[in-house]
Amino acid sequence: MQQVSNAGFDLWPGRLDPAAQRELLDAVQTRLQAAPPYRPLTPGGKPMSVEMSNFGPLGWVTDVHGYRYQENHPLTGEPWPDIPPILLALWAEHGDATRPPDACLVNIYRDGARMGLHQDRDEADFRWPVLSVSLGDTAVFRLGGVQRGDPTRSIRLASGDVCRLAADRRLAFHGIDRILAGSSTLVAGGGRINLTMRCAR
Ligand code: MD3
Ligand code: FE
Repeated sequence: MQQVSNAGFDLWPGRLDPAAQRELLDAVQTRLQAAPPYRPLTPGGKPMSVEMSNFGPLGWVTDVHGYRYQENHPLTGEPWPDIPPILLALWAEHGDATRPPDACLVNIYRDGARMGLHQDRDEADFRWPVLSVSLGDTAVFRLGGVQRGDPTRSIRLASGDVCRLAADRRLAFHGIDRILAGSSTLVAGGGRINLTMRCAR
């Protein structure tokens, strides 16, 4: 298996083959019927361009009250669906073998959606890694350093790619500049789904 590593950033290109991508997408879509994706509001009150949902005991949410992890879907009030076993197996292999994640954020990028440069810092302990799995259209991902002004580089995340952010990169600034529409046929109607597993508590 190919692995690309750089100071806390590890990428496994094509970690999931097309059959495994399809199997994971089916598991994701089944759960999204119970926990429908929605466009969250930023604390400033603007709708994000990315649609979101979550799996696992805790889910990351944002609204006018700020960012937080919570146990229930903000629209249905229901607990989030379980994390698909395929994702838990990837976490045990590439994330951390000593504990499972307690949160999996689902980001859905349709036409023109993007995510500005940010840090992930709503988790209790940054010693745990974050593991990301990409499905569907390729993303142009931007990865910087721990200071907003640090140099950044552009990395493509394609369907089936898995990446881990740990150690020095756990608090790195990062974002999604754009999605390359039409680069994959996996997701019906086009678009990209990113799944990030985290330890929130
Ligand atoms: C670098 N998601 O959900 S995944 C996010 O593709 C997020 O949807 C992007 O940024 C996406 O917060 C990027 C890769 C990723 C995930 C978590 C990170 C990169 C990261 C945490 C720290 C540093
Ligand atoms: Fe992030």
